[in-house]
Amino acid sequence: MKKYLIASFITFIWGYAVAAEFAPNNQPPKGTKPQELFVATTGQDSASGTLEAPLQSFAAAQQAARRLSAGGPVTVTFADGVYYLPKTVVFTAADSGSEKRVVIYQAANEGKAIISGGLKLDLKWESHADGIFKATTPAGLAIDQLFIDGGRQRMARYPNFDPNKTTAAYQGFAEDAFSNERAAKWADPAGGYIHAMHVHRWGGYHYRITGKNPDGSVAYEGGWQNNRQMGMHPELRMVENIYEELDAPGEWFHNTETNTLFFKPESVTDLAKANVEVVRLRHLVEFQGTSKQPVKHITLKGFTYRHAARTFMETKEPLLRSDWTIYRGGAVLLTGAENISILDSEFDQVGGNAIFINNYNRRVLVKGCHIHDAGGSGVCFVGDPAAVRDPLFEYGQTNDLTKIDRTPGPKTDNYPAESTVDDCLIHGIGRVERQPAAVQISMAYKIAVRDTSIYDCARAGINISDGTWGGHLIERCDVFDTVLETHDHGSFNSWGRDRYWVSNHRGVSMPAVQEDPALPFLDAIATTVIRDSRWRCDHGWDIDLDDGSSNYDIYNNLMLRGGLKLREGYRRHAWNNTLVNNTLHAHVWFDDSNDIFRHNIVMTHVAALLDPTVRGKMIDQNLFTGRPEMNDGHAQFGWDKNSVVADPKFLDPASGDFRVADDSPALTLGFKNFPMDQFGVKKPSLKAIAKTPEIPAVQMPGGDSQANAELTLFWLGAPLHGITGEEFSAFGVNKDDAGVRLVKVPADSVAAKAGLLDNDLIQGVNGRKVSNTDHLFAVLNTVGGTPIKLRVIRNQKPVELALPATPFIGTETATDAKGFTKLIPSLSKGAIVTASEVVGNEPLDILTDGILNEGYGPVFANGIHLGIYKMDLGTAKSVTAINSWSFNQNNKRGRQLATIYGSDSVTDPGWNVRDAKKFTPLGSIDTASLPSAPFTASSMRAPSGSNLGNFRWIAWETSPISNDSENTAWHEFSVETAR
Ligand SMILES: [Ca+2]
Ligand SMILES: [Ca+2]
Ligand SMILES: [Ca+2]
Repeated sequence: MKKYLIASFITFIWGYAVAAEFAPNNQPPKGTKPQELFVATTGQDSASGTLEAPLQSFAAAQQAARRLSAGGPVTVTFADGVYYLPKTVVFTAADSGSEKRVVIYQAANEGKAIISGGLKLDLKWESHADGIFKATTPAGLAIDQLFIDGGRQRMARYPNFDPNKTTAAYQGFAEDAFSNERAAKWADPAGGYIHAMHVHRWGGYHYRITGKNPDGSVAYEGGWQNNRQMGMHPELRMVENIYEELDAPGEWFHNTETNTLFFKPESVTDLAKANVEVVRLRHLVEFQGTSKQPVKHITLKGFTYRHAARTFMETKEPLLRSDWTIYRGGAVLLTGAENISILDSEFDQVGGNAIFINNYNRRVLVKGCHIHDAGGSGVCFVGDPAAVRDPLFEYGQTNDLTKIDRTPGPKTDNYPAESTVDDCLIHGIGRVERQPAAVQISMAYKIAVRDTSIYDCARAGINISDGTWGGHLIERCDVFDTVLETHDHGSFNSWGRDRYWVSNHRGVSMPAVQEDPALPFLDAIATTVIRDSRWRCDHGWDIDLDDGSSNYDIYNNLMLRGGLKLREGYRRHAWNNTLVNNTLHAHVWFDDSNDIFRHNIVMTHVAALLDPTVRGKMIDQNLFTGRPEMNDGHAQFGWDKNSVVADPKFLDPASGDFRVADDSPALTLGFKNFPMDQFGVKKPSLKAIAKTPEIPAVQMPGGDSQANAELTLFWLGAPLHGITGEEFSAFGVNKDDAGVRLVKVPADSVAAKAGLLDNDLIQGVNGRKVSNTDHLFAVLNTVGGTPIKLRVIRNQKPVELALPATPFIGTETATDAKGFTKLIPSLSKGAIVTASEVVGNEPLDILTDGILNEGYGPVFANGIHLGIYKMDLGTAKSVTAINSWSFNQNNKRGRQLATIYGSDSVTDPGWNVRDAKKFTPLGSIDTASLPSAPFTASSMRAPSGSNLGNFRWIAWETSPISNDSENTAWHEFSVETAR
């Protein structure tokens, strides 16, 4: 009992904190007439600053406002126009207003006063070659980004940008991006950049090319932008800012030695008339204060911020032990500020972070803003690691838990707190970097994100890097289309690698917490609440609480695609959520974690690690639409005793209304309806342009015809089955002979090329009788790559056929994991496996680690028919063999029964393997005929010198292999490709 007191106490305190409004009141007191100043691009800095005689520059306005602010509230109003800043606007304590005399800088018309960190160029273009134009630029000019008529153009790059490749790294990548052969064409690549995904796609890295090495290889520096230093992905690479790669419309290159700008415009751009702007400043506006001397009570309202430089080479500082590093800067940077409001502003294509709230800040409000197409993150709240007790900075670092400081909370006040992102639209995040978020929170306290729409993000929508110090509130948000280019993340993502957490978490952290249950709450001192929001992630989990994340309340959320992941952590209470077509993913839980998962609507069984030691938590009173057997595995822990399997009776799911009807059994269990019309941005002008997520069709696993569907078997790309019923007479054969019918021989299939025809009935292979599909696969498992002679019935007459060399099956069994001599598993570098259904027991990435273990593997639940594993090779390759390994768990899970498909789709082809436009059926494997052994391997192989096809994706569609509808315990998949 004592163990849970602390957690309950923290919830109690937070009950008050949620009610508190963090937003500062930055309006002039009613009845007070502000002193007014006016600014116009046509004004003069020597003018008086009246409406008739406006000032011209931001700097002059700031000086004038400073002089007036002692006398009362001040408003400074900017007329329409572009205000090119010669240098960053810096507010200090000398610019502060006060509660009674706030200082407001505002656009006369929202969005029409533009604060630019760039420069307008007057260029004389002349034709160069191949549609490329050139112009002389002012001496000494460095260009970080080029804008033509307000649109950001691209540095000359390879491979070229393809806007349709929304989920491909960098919208175009190439294994040979900076190969020696490629670089041989480059006279001088120094100054170019390499952008590459992390080897596991956990973000990205960037490098500056410094020249060429004597051996012709490219020399470069960088790669510090991700805190998990594991090197760049072998294929997901792109280079830019290289003259010889200027070949596509929209690309430019600036030669700083000859002061020449080269640009290849889109087809119809009239360059002579075009507005040409280049980017200079990293930061447009800074607030520079401290907790002792803060900058206070200033409002910036209605501006558009443009032309802030990229900062990806400055992204270096590790954020504790999260996967991130960070650059402490943005178009607007606040350090040591109080009661600052950034209202109704647009952040238009800034190169790095839009808004960075750094170290000490209190009551900062970002409201009504539209942040889009940022190179880095949207809004970052990041405190000082010196405020953290026992901070560590790299994943592998470990505290000695017997020596850590056990004082809860921060050491200093040098962190952001009580600040809010409210009613904002944030999209197009991570246009340059691959470790961004729309809202990023680290080493901060009580940050609220509400009524905000977030989508089109390279990685997470909202990311909380660590448990320091919690108390955050996320409510009424709409977050979707995230994790577009990375891997292992969610629309919401968090880590909790705090003081108590070591990577050997069950071995070290768990016993320490059993001794002292307060440990996880030393840093996560207040509960973070995620509620009343809608989430959809098609490339990870809707909500992903990763390593160590602790002290969360998650309720009234609609999760549309990826479900809820709770990795090991403490005190996560999730209730009253609706998880459409998905479930709870319970990864590696702690004993006595005090987690609660109840009163949720869940569509399939819980993907839990059914470890009998996992106790001290509550999973119950949930409504499952899925298979009844979900209860079996949980009963031994006392879980889901009071859960039911039923139709939740959603009101109008096709329209996105997942409330339940008055007679829904969910209500009886304790579920309460929550509003479905309050997700995302509310401000009318933003709501009018905000996207909303695609609403999925509800899959009712219990009732749909897929549930008991049979696997379609293929051989040489042709579907087949053993004949039944009327087919005997149609083929004119007797029941003893029977045979296997090629139902259809697709025109491009190997079967067609081998001379087989629709409705050929196979009755013999290499002299062995084939009466049914079991016989066929048994003989295919033995003949291997030897020439095949077929006996078929064609047009009711027997025919003997000698096939040319065709793809064949190789098999091998072994008594232990290291016992294979022909089919030896090896690490599948860069390959990512996903699954169409929730998998239990082990994570999917053990399917590509090159290691064979005993156990269930990432297994589909009993009764799941046609579960699909899909491997992404990252790019289309010439596939020569497809291999799989299984373990004979409980003496009945070793048989491999699967149909293998390939797809050359550029983007994820989804799960409909029967869509012939997306998938090519290659063939089936069935190892039923092999002798029983602990380990089984199979291999579908192309004959020497040929391939199975060019594919990026390989899918294994599987089927239960026992009378109890148990699925195969797969342990490894691999694909061999031609070099
Ligand atoms: Ca190019
Ligand atoms: Ca994650
Ligand atoms: Ca493995």
